[in-house]
Amino acid sequence: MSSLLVTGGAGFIGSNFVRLALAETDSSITVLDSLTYAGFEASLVGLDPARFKLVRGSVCDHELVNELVAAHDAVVHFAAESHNDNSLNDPSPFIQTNLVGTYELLEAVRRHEKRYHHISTDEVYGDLELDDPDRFTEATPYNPSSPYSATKAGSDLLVRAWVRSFGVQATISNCSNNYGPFQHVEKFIPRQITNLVDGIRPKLYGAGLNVRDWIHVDDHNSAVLRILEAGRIGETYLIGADGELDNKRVIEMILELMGQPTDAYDHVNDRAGHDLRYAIDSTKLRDELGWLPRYRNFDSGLAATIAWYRENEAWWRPMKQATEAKYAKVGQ
Ligand code: NAD
Ligand code: TDX
Repeated sequence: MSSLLVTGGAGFIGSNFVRLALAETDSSITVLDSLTYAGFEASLVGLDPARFKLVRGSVCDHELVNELVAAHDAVVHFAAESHNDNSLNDPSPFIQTNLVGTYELLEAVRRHEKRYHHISTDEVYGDLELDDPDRFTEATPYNPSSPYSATKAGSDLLVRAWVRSFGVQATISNCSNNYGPFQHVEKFIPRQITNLVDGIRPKLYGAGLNVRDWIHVDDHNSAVLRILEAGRIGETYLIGADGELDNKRVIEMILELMGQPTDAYDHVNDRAGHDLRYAIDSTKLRDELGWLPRYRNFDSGLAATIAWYRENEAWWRPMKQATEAKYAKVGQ
């Protein structure tokens, strides 16, 4: 049985990863998470204590990271400051967690000769024109736009340098926009669903023509498990499920599924430097590792996500008011 150290495992994608990995492998898991505003013990309730434990601490804590990395077979690094809008208001925690935290982990896996998988984003590639026939591939040059995506790009480059210079046994994955249960209500889809539950009109940035490439969080995580199992050391894999939709269309779908007129939303201030379009070509992952997404129908994945937020108000209610107050200050 292998032991995994999962950083950021109390966040959205990390907590879903922990549940999937416990169900589909025989690994034991330790989560290292500093429980920032985006991390919740409540996202990890009911897991088998014989195979799972949570350690509260930062990936920037040199001693703690050293000790935990030494005690596990492999590291899966999800921990990050993850929200673009926050990075525009205050980039400083992004520099610390995304760059310094990744550096600490890389030095520890180098010291103890452990396997490392780095979770990253398609945003490192910048954005595409709406009519560009090409999508992002592993060969697309890095061109990040926001403080968030610049720190993620920097962390990916650190991983590549540690592989080449020190022979660290690492892989990287860059995934498109995730949706599903346990996502913070600051993010686009859960914000609109919980707004509608509260009788608030959904908020669309600018004209809403920006395109995101949606993937269910379990499809992201099944790809990560597959890369851990069979990915080639030193390689990068793009993860995507061919789910391109513009934001306006997504808001209309949410309104429709929640029984409201499809034009009952507000246009609000646009995001500074707002990336126009992301789109992933995941051919390498599919051809090399035989991975395929299981959630092929965005409509039904979205309906299930709406049902989850309706049924789990106790999980999101404590964060809702503060999140909306923050947006109100900047006219969003
Ligand atoms: P999230 O904000 O929901 O969760 C981040 C978690 O990291 C939280 O539990 C938080 O407490 C923890 N954390 C933050 N700083 C920490 C620190 N210094 N030490 C330890 N823990 C810390 O984020 P998410 O959406 O689950 O994203 C997880 C990863 O996936 C990130 O690396 C992100 O860049 C990447 N990613 C996200 C998406 C997406 O659509 N959300 C898409 C592609 C890649
Ligand atoms: O209220 C909103 N209205 C709106 O129109 C919010 C919160 C967002 N938007 C727009 C901005 C984006 O075009 O919706 C789109 C999605 O926004 P976010 O949920 O903030 O995601 P995005 O900025 O695309 O980044 C996400 O995907 C890539 C994750 O937050 C990142 O962590 C990941 O790297």
